[in-house]
Amino acid sequence: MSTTSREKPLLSVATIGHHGDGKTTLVAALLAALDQRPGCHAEAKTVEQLDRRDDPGFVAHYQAYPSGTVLPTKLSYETLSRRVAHFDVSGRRKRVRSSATLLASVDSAIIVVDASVGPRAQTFELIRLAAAAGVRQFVTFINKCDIAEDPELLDVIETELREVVSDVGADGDDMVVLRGAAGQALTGDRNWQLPVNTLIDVLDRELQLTPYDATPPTVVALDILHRRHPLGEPKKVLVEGIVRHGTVSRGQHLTLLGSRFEAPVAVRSIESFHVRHEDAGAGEHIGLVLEGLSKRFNRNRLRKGDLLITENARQLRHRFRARLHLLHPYQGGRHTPMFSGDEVLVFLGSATAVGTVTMIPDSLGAMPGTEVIAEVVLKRHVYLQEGMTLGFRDGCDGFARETGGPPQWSGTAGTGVILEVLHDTLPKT
Ligand SMILES: Nc1nc2c(ncn2[C@@H]2O[C@H](COP(=O)(O)OP(=O)(O)OP(=O)(O)O)[C@@H](O)[C@H]2O)c(=O)[nH]1
Ligand SMILES: [Mg+2]
Repeated sequence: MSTTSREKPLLSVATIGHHGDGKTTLVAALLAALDQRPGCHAEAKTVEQLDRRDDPGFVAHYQAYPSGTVLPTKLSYETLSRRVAHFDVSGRRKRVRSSATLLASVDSAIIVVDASVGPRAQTFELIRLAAAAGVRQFVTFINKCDIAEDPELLDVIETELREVVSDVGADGDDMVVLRGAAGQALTGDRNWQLPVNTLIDVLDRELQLTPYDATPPTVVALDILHRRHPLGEPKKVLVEGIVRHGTVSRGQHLTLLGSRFEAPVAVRSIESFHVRHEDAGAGEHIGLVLEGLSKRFNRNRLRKGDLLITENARQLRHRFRARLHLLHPYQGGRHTPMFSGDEVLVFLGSATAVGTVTMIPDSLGAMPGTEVIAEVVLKRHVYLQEGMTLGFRDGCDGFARETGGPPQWSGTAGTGVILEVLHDTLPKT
């Protein structure tokens, strides 16, 4: 279990990669190794516990997913000199939306890749979405080296990942790349435990901490929402999120700002790393019980990316001008041009929203591999800021429109940066 010490600085990290490459197994191996190391604190968990497969409620809801992670897990543990908030996300294509929203809450990502097959579609996609969400540091763990038949393939995998990480604007050349086998480490094989222990050292010392601004206003971005009433009380909600700016304290009056509502709330309790606190500073991952909601408040209206702010500190908006970079097909992007009027699913911080793109000037279409300036009008209000980076996916590689079928979100079509937040045209309801 965690100690109460908040003297250790906080690192936020996520394990990303293709479905089945061993992310959750690596997390289980990390927790087991931390549990054994002096000065570290972690609660050892099995892969089944991390994936919540022993929870009957989970089984009832997610029968369609026979294996792997469906619901992302948020963990906390301590290395010798740091506290770590760790998100283990799903690598399934269908779950990318849910995985990507959590990447806005971390500073660093551990790329897990299967040594016997190398990086695949969701490895590349999650790296791009992590970079679009602001992740600037990557570590690679080439997993399943116990079954890798061709040692030369490991060098190819390493080179490929260094290139992709450099391509998204992070330091691929100096990225730490480890070769291991989390599954074997978990069974107690000492040789394979070495790379897991090296990964702990990297988390403890090598990854840089992101500085946060602790001055007002307070902005907390919500990333995990609990639908059930805490303690059965309808006027309260239980939420989790990251303090992006300022500090939050118990008893503080804040505004809960969603795309379709604004509600005054008071902070009833704050918890981080399983410990209750009187306050929490910028960069902290916290769980909060909020009180003071009207009995009629419908918690199903809460969305990831909703904010908890000091009154009037920020406004949610739905229109912006952005520079968009359309990925080339070899980068996992679309094969056809994008036209004005196309709908995309935009990832903005912890929020996602469907938006319509209009090219400026309204030309014939933008080819994959090029950059365009465009106006994006979202269907809901979210937190927007000049300079904010984003990622976007599109419907059926552009073919949904022609076949008339419903839009189905396919791979990531591009990334971008907000140049200007524009005035609202959509009335708030
Ligand atoms: N041979 C071998 N198999 C491994 C190793 N690590 C994990 N596996 C196996 O790989 C499979 C997938 O492991 P997970 O940890 O669930 O993979 P994941 O990346 O979390 O998958 P998603 O959550 O669905 O994205 C399991 O059957 C593991 O037992 C390893 O080091 N060697
Ligand atoms: Mg998993």
